[in-house]
Amino acid sequence: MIIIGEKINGSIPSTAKAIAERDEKFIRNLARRQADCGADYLDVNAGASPDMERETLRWLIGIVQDEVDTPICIDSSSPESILDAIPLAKKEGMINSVSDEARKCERLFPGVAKTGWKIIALTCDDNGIPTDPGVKRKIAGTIIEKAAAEGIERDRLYIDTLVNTIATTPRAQLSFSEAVRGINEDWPGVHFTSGLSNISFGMPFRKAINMSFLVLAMNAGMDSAIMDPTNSDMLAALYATRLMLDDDEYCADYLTTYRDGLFGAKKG
Ligand code: THG
Repeated sequence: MIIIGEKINGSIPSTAKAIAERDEKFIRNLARRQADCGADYLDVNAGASPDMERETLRWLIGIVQDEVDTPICIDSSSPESILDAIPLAKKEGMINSVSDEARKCERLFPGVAKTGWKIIALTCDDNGIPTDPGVKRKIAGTIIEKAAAEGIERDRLYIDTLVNTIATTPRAQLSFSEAVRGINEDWPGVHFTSGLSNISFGMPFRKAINMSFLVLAMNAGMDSAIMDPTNSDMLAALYATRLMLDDDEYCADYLTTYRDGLFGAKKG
C-alpha cells in the first residue's frame, strides 16, 4: 500500500498562505511531518494561477527535496507544467495526473515513456467525470492502451476512478469498488489510487466516512491512497486493514508503526 502525503497543496488555505508568503519553514515542516509518518511520496500542488504554477512548483520542489529524501508526486492539471518539473526531481516519482481529456495522454506520455515515473490516471474524458462504473472501466482501458502504445508498462499506472461524494451520490463507494474490480479484471497488474477525503464533502465527522471508504476501497483492490499521513486514525485504519487483507507478513508493518507511536497514544 503506497501512501501519498496530500498536505503540500495550495488549495489548503494554510498552505496557500505559506506559498503566498514564501514561508519556507512551513513547507519544510509539512514535508518533514509527512515523511516521518511514513509517506512514500509527497504530493506537491502549487494551487496557484496557471501563470504562477511553474515558478511555485519549482520553489516547492526545491524545498521539499532539501528537507526530505521522499520522492515527490507532481500534482498539476497541466501536462506541460509536469514535464517542466520532472527534471527538478532528484528521484523518480509520480505524476498526478493524466486523463483522457484535452489530449493529455498525447501531451504527456511521449515525454515520460522512457523514465521510470509512475503515472496517476483519472477516469474522465471530454464528457466530464462519469459516475457509471462501466464508463470508468472503459476510459481506464483507453488510457491503459494509449500508455501501452508509447511503451509505458501497465504496472506504472495508478488508476484513480475519481470517487464521487456520498452525500449526493449514494452509490459512490459501491461504484468505486465496482470500477476497481472491473478494471482489475480487464487489466491485471494495474494499480489503483484515490483521494480519500472526496467521499465525505459536506458531511460532519468526515474522518469516520473517510475511514470506512478506505477499508472498503482497499478490500476492492485499491493499493495506494492520497491522504494525510499525519492523521493517526486514518493511518491506524490503513495498517489494520492491511492485516485483515493478509498484506502485512508477521504483522511487521503494523507493529513497527505502532511502536513508532504513529497511531497516536502508545498505550491502548
Ligand atoms: N485524486 C488525485 N489527486 C488529487 C485528488 C484526488 N489531488 C488533490 C486532492 N484530490 C487530494 N489532496 C487533498 C489535499 C488536502 C485535503 C484534501 C485533499 C485536505 N486536507 C486537510 C488539511 O490538510 O487541512 C486535512 C484532512 C485530514 O486530516 O484528513 O482537506 O482525488 N489523483
